[in-house]
Amino acid sequence: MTEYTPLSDRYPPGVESVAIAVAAGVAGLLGSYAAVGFAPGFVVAPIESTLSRVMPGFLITFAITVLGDLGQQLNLLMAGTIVVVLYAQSVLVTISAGRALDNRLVPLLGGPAIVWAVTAVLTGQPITSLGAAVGAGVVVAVTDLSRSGERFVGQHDPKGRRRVVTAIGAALGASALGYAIGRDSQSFTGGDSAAGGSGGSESQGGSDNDRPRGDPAIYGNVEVPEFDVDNQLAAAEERTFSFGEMDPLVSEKFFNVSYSSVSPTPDAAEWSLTVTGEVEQQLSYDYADLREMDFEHRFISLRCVGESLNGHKMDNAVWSGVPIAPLIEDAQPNSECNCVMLRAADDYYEEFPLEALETGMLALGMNGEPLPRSHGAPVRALIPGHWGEINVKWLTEIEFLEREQDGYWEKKGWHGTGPVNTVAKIHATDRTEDGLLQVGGHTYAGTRGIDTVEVSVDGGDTWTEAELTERLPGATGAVADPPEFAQDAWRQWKYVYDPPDGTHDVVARATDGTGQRQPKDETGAYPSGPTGWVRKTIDPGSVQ
Ligand SMILES: Nc1nc2c(c(=O)[nH]1)N[C@H]1C(S)=C(S)[C@@H](COP(=O)(O)O)O[C@H]1N2
Ligand SMILES: [Mo]
Repeated sequence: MTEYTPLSDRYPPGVESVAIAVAAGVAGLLGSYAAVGFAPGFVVAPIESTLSRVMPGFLITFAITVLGDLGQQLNLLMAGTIVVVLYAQSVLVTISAGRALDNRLVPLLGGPAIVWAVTAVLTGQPITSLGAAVGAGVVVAVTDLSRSGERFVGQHDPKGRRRVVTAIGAALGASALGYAIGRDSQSFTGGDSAAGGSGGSESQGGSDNDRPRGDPAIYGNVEVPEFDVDNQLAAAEERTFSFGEMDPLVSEKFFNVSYSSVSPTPDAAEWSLTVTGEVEQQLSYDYADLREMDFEHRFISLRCVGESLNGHKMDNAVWSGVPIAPLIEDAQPNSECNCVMLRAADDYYEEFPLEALETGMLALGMNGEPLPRSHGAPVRALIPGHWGEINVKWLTEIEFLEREQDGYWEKKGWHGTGPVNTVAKIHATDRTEDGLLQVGGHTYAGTRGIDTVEVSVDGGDTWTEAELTERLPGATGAVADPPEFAQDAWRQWKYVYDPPDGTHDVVARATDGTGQRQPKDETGAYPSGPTGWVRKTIDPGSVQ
């Protein structure tokens, strides 16, 4: 026969109850992860993106320009902590209530119920929110069971500590399980686990290429297409300067910047794009509509306005999709400001001139593969020549506006909707077979194109023209008037020289297709993107 254990004994007030509640909170968090993985239904996701949205501009700028990737990780950590506190508090309330009513069912059922309700409200996903409830519930139940039949043995119950340890053990168990299942439950193929960077981070977590080669990619229950861009990829490979740390002309690892760490889960069956606002014809397209259109395949480079001058948030790919211009024509916009707002599934929005949109494309593929989750699957916008931020991922709406409005980043003080600044980076050095030094990098000026890159190996006193890669080929497929060369793709430059004995400064500067030379003076990324000549000190002795 089980003896009755008063509830104040099961959950003694004070530290022990708090510890149990926190353990339940952690288990709830992990249970939520178990149920959905790193996806929008994960309870941390809405908190983290809300934090990014409400954070004052100066803090975001600090995070992007000073902390870099760490900034977003801290934000994620903060969101996780908030969730644990919310859950722990919910459980604690039911423990107190249970104690007052001397009814063990109150924490046992009430705790998980509140955790479920909190999660469902935050994520809007009542079913998957059960994961959090189960996680927290396991800890409460284990605590409850570990107490039944016990006698009250006094204030300093030696088993108190053991109970807390049991609760923590249960939390860890739930977490291990959560981790295992959470990994598994990323059931859409071709998925990755995270996009990084509140305007400034490279991807973290799983890769974009989890999908085994040859397997079809399924977004939702729709198989999404691959594209034949072998000729373009081969052309890029042929042209690439490959030495030192140089990334090829088609980036091997394309950077990722998203204001929220958790990318929307791609679902081609549910996806739609509406064309709204100041238009004669409101229009709506689904994924099947786009698939029936004629595709074009275009090299387009992206660069983030928040990157550092010689940073790596500039990359290039060949994208497959449909030109936007015909969709605009069909909608017949009559926008007074000739401006447009793009909106996305992650509640991101950016406003910019209609003129820029007309040159853009809706991409469904990247380097021949289905567009990866972190790059905006199933459909993103690509707007040639402009900063990365208006290349809206997870696109859901094109709204023609009556008057101008600020986009997401402009509300935080950035000026990132215009054309990119001209840059020549220095990313690679190595020694040639005949003992000379070789230095190089990527250079990009958006749709202005790069005319020349000049290099100085004496800190800027004398200059020589560098060698440039041949321009990448122009778009193929559904293009009315196929250009010979890519209109918005970077190039690489290189320069081979006989180095002086000691350390020396290499400086690079580009001149764009309009004859404009990149300005010399350096400015930081905020608010209009980095400018200045890249300078690098090279010690010939340390170059292999
Ligand atoms: N929906 C959505 N689109 C977005 C963003 C975002 O946070 N959400 N970030 C923008 C920024 S700041 C940049 S630099 C580019 C980066 O694209 P990538 O992650 O594919 O490299 O996406 C842009 N599009
Ligand atoms: Mo960006």
